[in-house]
Amino acid sequence: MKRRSFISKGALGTFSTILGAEIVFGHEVPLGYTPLALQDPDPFKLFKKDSDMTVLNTKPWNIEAKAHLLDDKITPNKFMFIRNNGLIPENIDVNNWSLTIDGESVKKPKTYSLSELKTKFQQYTYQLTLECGGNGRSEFNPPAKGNQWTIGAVSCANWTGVRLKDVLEDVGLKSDAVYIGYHAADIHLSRNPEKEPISRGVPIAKAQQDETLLAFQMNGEDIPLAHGYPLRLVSGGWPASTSGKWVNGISVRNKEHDGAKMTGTSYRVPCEPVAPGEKVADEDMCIIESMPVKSLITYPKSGAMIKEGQSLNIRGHAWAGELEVSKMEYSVDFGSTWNNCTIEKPVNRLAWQHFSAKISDFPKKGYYEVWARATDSQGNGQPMLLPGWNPKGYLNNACHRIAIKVI
Ligand SMILES: Nc1nc2c(c(=O)[nH]1)N[C@H]1C(S)=C(S)[C@@H](COP(=O)(O)O)O[C@H]1N2
Ligand SMILES: [Mo]
Repeated sequence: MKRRSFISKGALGTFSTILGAEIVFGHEVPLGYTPLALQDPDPFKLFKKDSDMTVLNTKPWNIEAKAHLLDDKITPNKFMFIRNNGLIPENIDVNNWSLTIDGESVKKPKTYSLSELKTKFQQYTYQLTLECGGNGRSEFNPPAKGNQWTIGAVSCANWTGVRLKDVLEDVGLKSDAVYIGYHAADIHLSRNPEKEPISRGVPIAKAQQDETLLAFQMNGEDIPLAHGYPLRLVSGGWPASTSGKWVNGISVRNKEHDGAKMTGTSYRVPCEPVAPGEKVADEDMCIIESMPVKSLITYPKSGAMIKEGQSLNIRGHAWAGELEVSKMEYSVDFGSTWNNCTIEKPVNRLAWQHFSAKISDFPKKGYYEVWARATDSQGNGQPMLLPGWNPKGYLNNACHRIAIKVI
């Protein structure tokens, strides 16, 4: 009799995780066969996302929130955007997951198992804002290629893990370390195992901040598969592309990391402002570091109606990369005059801040827009309609606006 070959235990485990149930006769699943429930997957069920989320792309998965879905102070999984550059890893075996720290600038490479990481180092929890560098891309003109994110590629969840700096110290660094780059288990769209979908990083100073974590929990539970289970680098306040999911390696570099999507024009903007549509040479593009100041009105939903004479309570979040938001304002007259909102302090550095206001200045029945504008601790405010154009459509931090009808 011809021997049948079966899918590996690791792949089975991943299937079960995605399905949320044990595949009882899993050991009988033939090699290369995908269970029916996963063949034409419903992304909302698959990733446990709210059905109001917007799917921008299925291969790879890219899913965003709408402003009113982001009303929670701590973003739950169901409202968290997904940005994948490749395919979700298929062979996750948590029991054999390891993280290797290597690169020119380690004294000696070292490998840790997941349980070693969890037991050897102190654990910390921070609420960290992760925004895709391309959030808001859809509004640029001339348009930029890539996912046409509107406003929903941002989240602020609680991440629990160990400090990358503690792990790096345990490994031992050479004095010429300037950058780190992550390596991960996701699969390149071409399925070429030699190619990484993405391998980005941050300067060593950012890697050594207290809040830069190797995280294994999100909101008090195992990280959901789509968000990097079982181990993720989290580097809040910077383009979320620096927060590697499914991380199994960190290279400590003696030069700027040159992994996939670090070079060329990826995650870079012109070092000096350019005119819309202008061609920019690669060497005139600079790597995006701290994200710019931004805010989102999460309540009410755009299109809300109130009765004449009533006041309107608005609320939302504001964030400013490495900085704090020091002022939050709203306008009901298309940015002609501004009034202050109340803005809370962040729960920790790099967490978004909550704002609210009671608006009683609608003079009569009619159509209004509420615009919100945050200003960071260095006095940088959000542009009202659009920031400077850039070829790849990054960093659109324009004021968020909602429509209101007074009836
Ligand atoms: N391994 C890996 N890490 C990754 C990515 C990826 O495709 N593969 N995408 C990056 C990008 S571009 C973003 S915006 C964030 C998205 O994180 P989320 O899907 O958990 O919201 O993950 C980053 N980390
Ligand atoms: Mo991103």
